[in-house]
Amino acid sequence: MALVEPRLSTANVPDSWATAPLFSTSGARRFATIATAEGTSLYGTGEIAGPLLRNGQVTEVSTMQPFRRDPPPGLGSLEYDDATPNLYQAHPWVLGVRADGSAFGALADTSYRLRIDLTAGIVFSGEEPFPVIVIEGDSPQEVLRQLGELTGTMELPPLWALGYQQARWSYLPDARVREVADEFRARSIPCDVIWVDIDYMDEFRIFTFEPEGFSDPSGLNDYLHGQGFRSVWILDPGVKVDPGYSVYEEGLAGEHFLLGPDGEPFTGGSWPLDSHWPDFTRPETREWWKAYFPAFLGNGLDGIWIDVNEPSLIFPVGAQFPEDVVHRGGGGLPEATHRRYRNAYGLLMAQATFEALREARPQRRPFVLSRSNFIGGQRYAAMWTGDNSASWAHLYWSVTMSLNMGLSGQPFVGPDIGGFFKTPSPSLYAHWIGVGALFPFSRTHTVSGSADQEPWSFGAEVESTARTAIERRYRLLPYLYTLFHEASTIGLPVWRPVFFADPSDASLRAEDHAFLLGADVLVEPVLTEADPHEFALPDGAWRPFTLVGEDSDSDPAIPTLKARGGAIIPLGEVIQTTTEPSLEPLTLLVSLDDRGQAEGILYEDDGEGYDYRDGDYLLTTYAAERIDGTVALTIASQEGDRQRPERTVNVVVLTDEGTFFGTGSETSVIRVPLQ
Ligand code: NBV
Repeated sequence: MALVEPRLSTANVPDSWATAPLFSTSGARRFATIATAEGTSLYGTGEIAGPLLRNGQVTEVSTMQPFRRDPPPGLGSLEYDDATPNLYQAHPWVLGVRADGSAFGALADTSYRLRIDLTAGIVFSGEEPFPVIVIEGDSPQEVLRQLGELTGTMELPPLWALGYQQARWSYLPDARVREVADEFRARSIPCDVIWVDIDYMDEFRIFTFEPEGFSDPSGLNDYLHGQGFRSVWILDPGVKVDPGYSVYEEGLAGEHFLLGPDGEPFTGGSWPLDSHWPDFTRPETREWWKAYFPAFLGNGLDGIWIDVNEPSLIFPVGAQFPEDVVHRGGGGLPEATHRRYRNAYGLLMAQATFEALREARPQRRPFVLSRSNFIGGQRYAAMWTGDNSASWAHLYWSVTMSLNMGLSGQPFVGPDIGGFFKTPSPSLYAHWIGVGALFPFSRTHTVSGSADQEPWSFGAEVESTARTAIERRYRLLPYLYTLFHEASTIGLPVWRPVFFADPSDASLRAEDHAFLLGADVLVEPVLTEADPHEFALPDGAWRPFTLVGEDSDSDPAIPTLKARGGAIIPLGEVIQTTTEPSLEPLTLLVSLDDRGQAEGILYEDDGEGYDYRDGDYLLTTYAAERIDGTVALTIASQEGDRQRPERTVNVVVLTDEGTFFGTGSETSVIRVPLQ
């Protein structure tokens, strides 16, 4: 029954997934209805602006056509908001949490356009029949683990992709890319990645470089690498119709383009104006696409950013991708029109691109960022929340959207920090980077022609806030990397709603300003300009802690962080880039529970490559226990063959009586006197 993804098949469904034969037909639409008991909270439904809690909302699962509005708008009217029923990604999925904290998930197994109506229970409706897979679990965590088994989990990313990243449309020419990189180092603001947007291309022909502004991409990348940066370069799916251009000629010769109903390659307006689109449903076309990468990546590119792959027509404004465009399929995918494959186009492009990176460089982990994707697409690409805007509402939605993406199976998510359209006020940028440095994917980006939007562009005060925010991210990297390891193995999101701390506590269900980083760090950001939000917080001991310094961490634009009682949180040093060593010394932040105990894990490996799959990693469980006036910290267990580095371990113990410090080597017991 798999329509697009063999992994979404209802065959081989374990007993715990009940397939619900709930279709009924009314007019031209098919409905599947799932009644929900009183007190059930609904989440998920993918990428959508608005509150975290989705009860009462209607979502269209249909990748948007961002340039669709009529009459032709100025850039401003391209913004989305909480009235926009669909964005760039498609996740026909709802997570339900019952009053008692038990949970279920419902997945409509279809790539056709679908409506999810949550005004009374769950009603999926579409134009074609579709199966529904229902997952049962004792907790929302358990349901997400099973969703990960069903659709696949993300792969462990390279460590550098967890660093802070800087983009704009476009840093141009290459000298400007160098300047921005230099500025980060001169100002000691940590940064791992600089992004290169569409203007590097020669008249927007993909896989080419503009001969004047980007005449030496290898030289540019050597320069960046020399300073500990990586670079990510954009690729659009539209291939310029241009006799003599090799990608166009080879695409035509190999019949790699989507067809119009007349059997001729479909022509539409993208950045290079008249363009054809690769038919990623065809295995031969995916191979053809991959074949461009060894040479392209050979210029020293580290990651690939795929854009406008909903797919979007850009010219003329308002044009729609026609529904009768033909995707020929193959290798298990049937030939069908755009109506069937539109929602899956981004995923198929992401899959081809991810595999292209892996095949071209088997020793490196691919990093792909995709604007469009489909349920299960976390296997191939991270995502950002598209063309948002510099407003306080968008700052809030960037948090709720990232949380719901995590609840829809995609852990690797973040917004354009500061907003894409318009210019943020200094205060808005300060608050956005304050929380933005904590997103799973953390990148500032802005539209073409806008004012500068780097961490130093808003004056000395905001620069200092941004430096603190980003330094905090780098201190948290060992913990974050451990969370990504968890996401890659069991499918749990990196960012989690506060109700994950106690799914049976009804008072937490709508909290969507505060959130959890993993299970152990509670984040309380300021997402409003006025009218402070009152957080609904979980019971138990959650103890505030600082990472950079009492004064810096208490900047009002910087979210308060609290450690769960019973947790041990691994922290690194402030470094400027992940090419520098971070764990000398390793800091273990211990927050004791009411029995005087705590436990936590640290995942470590090379940060790159696949040796970890052959055992070259260390997964350490640390335990701490209060015995009379001392806390003893030990290694409770460990996994993996990687050599444990000789290093100093600083232990910081948070208790109700105060904070206490100790130091030692982790190969013996470290004792911290509580006085
Ligand atoms: O490549 C240019 C932009 C890019 O900066 C942005 O992040 C994408 O969401 N891209 C869209 C195409 C143009 C949009 C107006």
